[in-house]
Amino acid sequence: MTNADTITAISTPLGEGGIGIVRMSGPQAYEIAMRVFECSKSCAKTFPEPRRLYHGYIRNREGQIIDEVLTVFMPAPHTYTREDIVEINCHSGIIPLRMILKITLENGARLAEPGEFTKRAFVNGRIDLSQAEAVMNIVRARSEEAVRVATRTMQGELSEKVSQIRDHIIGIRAPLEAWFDYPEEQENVNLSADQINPGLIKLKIEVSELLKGVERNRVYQEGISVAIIGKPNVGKSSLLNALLRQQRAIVHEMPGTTRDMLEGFMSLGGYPIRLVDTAGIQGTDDPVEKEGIELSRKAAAQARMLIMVLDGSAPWDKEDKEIAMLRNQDQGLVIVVNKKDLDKKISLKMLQEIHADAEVVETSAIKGEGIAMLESAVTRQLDNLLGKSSESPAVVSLRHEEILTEALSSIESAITAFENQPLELVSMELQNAWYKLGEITGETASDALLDKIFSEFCLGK
Ligand SMILES: Nc1nc2c(ncn2[C@@H]2O[C@H](COP(=O)(O)OP(=O)(O)O)[C@@H](O)[C@H]2O)c(=O)[nH]1
Ligand SMILES: [Mg+2]
Repeated sequence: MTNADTITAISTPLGEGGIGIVRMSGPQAYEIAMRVFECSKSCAKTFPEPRRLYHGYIRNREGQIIDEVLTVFMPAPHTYTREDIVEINCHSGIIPLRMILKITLENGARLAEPGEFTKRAFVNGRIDLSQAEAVMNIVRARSEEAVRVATRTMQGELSEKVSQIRDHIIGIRAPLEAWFDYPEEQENVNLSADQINPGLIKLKIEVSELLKGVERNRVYQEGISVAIIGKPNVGKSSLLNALLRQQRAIVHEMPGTTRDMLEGFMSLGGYPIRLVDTAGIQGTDDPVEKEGIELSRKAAAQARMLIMVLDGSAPWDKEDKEIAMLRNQDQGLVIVVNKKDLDKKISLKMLQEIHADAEVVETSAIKGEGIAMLESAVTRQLDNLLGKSSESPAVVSLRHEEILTEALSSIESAITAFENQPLELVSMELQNAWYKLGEITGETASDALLDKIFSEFCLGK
């Protein structure tokens, strides 16, 4: 399938920089480029050899030189879109880029829609939908690990796994369908539990495995929120600053300085972390302070992990206990005993009874001591929380997660149906799962779904 029109777009960020690229894709890309690009004499001998960078000039309709550029011609089908592509590398400034874009438009190209180059790669069969989405995930990645995961998807790991599962579904459905379609052959078709059940169970495991990688990979993509909680004045804001290595939070001796929540981003062990510093969690009559405390409770409730800070130079008290109770069991927890530069008065006996699984780290936020230990403790907790060694294909998006969840539920229904309901239902549930899974690779995705996915891409991609 080929597109009759030629699209053009500025494919680099609009702004001042070393190089900006205007890219065209489609049947007229060459022709348009030949009209607007004038190759400099020194390289005219080989011009226009494919995949060779040519020095030259872009001229406007009046024949004036707009910019000095390097242009490359890439013939179909071995290109990003599988169509003819021309890229014009010009000086990156908003005006030259726009002027060159305008010239390509005046010569018959059409402005590309967001994601249209990648959409053409999909429509022309070079990549499937999950690979196209992975391209966007690479562009938007917030951590190196996110890039790693998305690259694996782009190379087709997820598609391959999903295709295998869909083939297994067809394999299980085949005898069922034979049984419905050829009643006279029914005695020759083996539909015993021994024959069908193992396949169904295996299918369930395969889809569940894919789902397991979801949270971990989503964290790599979107980050994870870690809240620093504790009484006023224990050193939460000082710790936030020490971790972020900047003066983000206001530190003050007066209890209750941090009235609103403050947050900062950092990366530990490859995890992008949103670190939230909360106001002290303690009974108070000050209305502004109180509002801050409500926010804190909420932040603690929304965080995937808590850093609970105690003042080591003061005894453990009932407020500390109240704070200790804010943790829910599936949240990760690191306990920080701060102010270790002062005499130690705290006992952790009670706290460790409540949260035996938490790691304890001693720090001095003002002296910057114990911060590296705190960082490793947080990383270890996140590893435990998210299952470190998952090498299953990367399921990166909420869309994939929804599809897999639905497919899993159809497979589970098929298992139940096989035990006590008509076989038609088993086959129908399996068909649902097969169809749903096809939306990951795009084979069964509707045009509306495709439009929606590609419209979220950036311009020029
Ligand atoms: N001696 C000592 N004082 C600290 C330490 N960390 C913070 N402080 C002091 O404790 C006070 C409260 O700190 P802050 O970070 O605002 O606490 P928050 O209310 O929990 O955010 C400030 O005067 C800090 O200088 C520490 O490790 N040792
Ligand atoms: Mg504070």
